[in-house]
Formats: sequence, structure tokens, C-alpha cells
Amino acid sequence: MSYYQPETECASQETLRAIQSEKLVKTVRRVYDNVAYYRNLMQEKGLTPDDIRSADDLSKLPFLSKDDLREAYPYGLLALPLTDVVRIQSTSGTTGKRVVAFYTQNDLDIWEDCCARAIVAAGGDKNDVVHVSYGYGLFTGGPGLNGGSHKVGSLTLPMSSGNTDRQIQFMLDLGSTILCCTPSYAAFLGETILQHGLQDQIKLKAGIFGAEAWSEEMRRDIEKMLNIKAYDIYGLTEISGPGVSFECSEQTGMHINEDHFIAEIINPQTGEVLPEGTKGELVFTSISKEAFPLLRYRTRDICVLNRQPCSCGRTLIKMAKPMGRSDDMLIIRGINVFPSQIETVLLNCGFPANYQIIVDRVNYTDTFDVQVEMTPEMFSDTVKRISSREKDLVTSLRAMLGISPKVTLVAPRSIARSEGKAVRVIDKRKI
Ligand code: DLL
Repeated sequence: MSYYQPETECASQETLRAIQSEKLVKTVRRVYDNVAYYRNLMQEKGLTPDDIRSADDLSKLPFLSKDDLREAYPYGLLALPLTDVVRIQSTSGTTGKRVVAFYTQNDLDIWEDCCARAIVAAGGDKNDVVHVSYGYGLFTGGPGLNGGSHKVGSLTLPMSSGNTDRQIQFMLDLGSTILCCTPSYAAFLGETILQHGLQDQIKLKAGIFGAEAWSEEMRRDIEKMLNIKAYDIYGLTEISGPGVSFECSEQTGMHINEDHFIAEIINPQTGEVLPEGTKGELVFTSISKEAFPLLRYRTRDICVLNRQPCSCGRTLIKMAKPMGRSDDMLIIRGINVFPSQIETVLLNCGFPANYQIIVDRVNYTDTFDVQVEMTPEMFSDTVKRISSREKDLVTSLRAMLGISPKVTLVAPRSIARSEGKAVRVIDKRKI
């Protein structure tokens, strides 16, 4: 088993807690002294830095939300003079004001270390060719994994997203062994490789896929198509980017880099901290950041934490795959629907994970349409067979969701492909 930084990845609980306490106390003091926005939030709760003596005092601190980041945009949460900052990244969100995150050189080093841990956990070392097809630029995916790969000493291919034929050409010519991209792009690359009959010529052994929700069924599909082991990676721009947590060989959740981030699970309605093993909203406090440290940042990701011993030897707590967001859950005709549930049904029924959910409101009633791509085999079936498949899918979706969508099977490759995060939901309702 290899580790990138075993002294922390495999440290005892006591050591990790002591690191967290020491760093938290320092971070709180620093933001109170340097960031008026935080000082006000703490003063509103009657808190001073002296009230935070260890990680056990974390729950006394106020939460921070995306709205706070928008309000403080662009420099209101910066904890250092701008002249000490060397990089800006930004969220991939398409609505509202973007969120910007700032990094000092030390912040970048730590972020890249986190990504290096993920690459090593996926079996990477200096002999590997790491093919990075996450977007580069403001999005953190490309720069994060690129930096991590450099730290590991692997040969790094900064492909960025798009131009699928060129991606595959480089993969073949340069013998890429580890692919980093969104799971939906990995599936698309897999499909294209199979279509061209090139599966025996690629040398991939592992993939590091994240930035969007994907199911276990989708993991198995990608693993089969590309003949690799597919690892999950999680992160968010506000907290640094990819590598906040990463999967190991056990593939039963992602280890959180606890020497840099303290995780909590809360009840999204009340803000109450929930015990380990309970489902709730994930909250992160960054304790190593110099430029943009966030205290108790509400991610809106619904998740579960678990500190069972892991066969890989890491002691870092694990988070489950996010199970949806406390804010992207669709409420259709009064029923809660998670896109991930629909994906699970589709894959279980033998459909590819290329689908789109279209929700609208007509005459005060919600409409709920699911368009699903057929495989080429299904597409050559008779019209009668296709419509019977549609009916079967409606039955399976109703069983899972408690509500019936209108299902339309569409031609293979007719749903627009994304080079970044897939657009799964089109909600046209103006509520
Ligand atoms: O998506 C950072 C990233 C890049 C992570 C590359 C992994 C790989 P944002 O654009 O700020 O940052 O989006 C963050 O994406 O709050 C989750 O809702 C979702 N997300 C990220 N990773 C996963 C994952 C990047 N592995 C938001 N599974 C987060 C499910 C994920 N959702």
C-alpha cells in the first residue's frame, strides 16, 4: 500500500484531533483579527477568539453560506493583503454571481498535496501518465489534478476537456494510464473508444472521477467500458477544489483530508450537529488556508460520515458519495425527487446514463418528462418493442420515486454531451 503523506494519512485519532485543534484556534484568531465580515458574525453571537480553545468548540461558531460569499464578493473574506495572493479560481455555477476563491503559494501547495494523495491512493506514481481532461481555467478540476500529478512526479498531460478524437489519439500515442475527468465525460470517452474498437489498445488502469454525482451502477459501467478501476474524488471551489476527499482501493467512501479540513454533518433545517453515521448536510471548516479560510461552510451536499477502520490503512474519516443536495432536490407534484434515483433505475434497466429530466408547470400542474437515450441495439428494435420498453421504464421509475414521469426513448447520442458537468435537469417552472 502506498501513501503520499503517510504521517498524516495514517496518523492516530489523537494526533489528528490535536492538529485540528491547534490549527482551528489559530485560524479563528486570524480571521477575527483580519476579516471584518467574520468579526461581525462572531460578535453577533457574542463570541471572541478566546471562546474557541479546541476543535470541540467548533459548533459555537456561526455558519457561512454561499449567500455570505456572494455578499462579501469579491474581497470581503480575504484574510491577507491581495499582494500575498497568487491565484484565483471560481465556481462552475451558471446562475447568480460567481464565487471566487483566493490562494497563496502555500495554499496551492497544500491543495496540490491533497490531489497528490488522491492520485497515489488510485495507484499512481512517477511511472504513470496522468491524462487530465477536467477543464482548465477558472474551474478547479484541471489545475488541481495537474498540480497533484506534478507532485507525484507522473508525466502530466494537461488535455483539458473537449476534442474527444484528440483525447483518444493522445491516450493511445502517449500511453495514458490514469484518466482524470468528470464521470459523464469518462462514460462518453468509453463509448467512443468502444465505437472505434480501440478498447484493447488503451493502457488506462485507473480513473479519478468527480465534480458531479454518479451512481455505483455508473461506476461499474465505466470500469467495464475502459477496463479500469474508477475512483471517486470530491471537492468544492470554496474549500480549495478537488481533493477535499478522495477514494482509496476499498472504494467505500472518500477519505477527508482532516489535517486541512474539519467535517461536520448538520440537520439542514435546524443547523444542529448530527452524530457520525447520520445523514445530513456536510459542513467544512478549512484550517490550513491562508488567503481564504472558511469557517463552517455549508456545502448543501447531503452526506454521511463514517470512521470505521479502512483496509487501506488510512485513518482519515470517510464521507459517502454525496446523495444529492439540500438545494437541488426537485419537488415534483409535491414529491421529492433526486436525479440520482432516476439514474440508478436507468442503469439497472440496462440504459446508458445519458438522460435529461425536464420539469415544467402547465395549468398549475407539474409536468415531469424523462428523455433517455437508447443503446444502438435498442434503437434498431421495432416501434412496438420501443414503446413497451418506455412503459416498463415508467413502471420502474414509479416504483422508485412514487410518481410517474412521461418517458421518451430517444436516438443514441441525441442528447447534447457535456465536456464538463452533465446538464441533467431542465427546470422550466417559474415558481
Ligand atoms: O466540482 C471541484 C472538483 C473538481 C471536484 C474535480 C472533483 C473533481 P465546484 O465546481 O465548486 O467544484 O462544485 C462543487 O460539486 O458541492 C458537489 O455538489 C459537487 N461534487 C463535487 N465532487 C463530487 C463528487 C468542483 N465526487 C460541488 N460526487 C460540490 C458528487 C460532487 N458531487
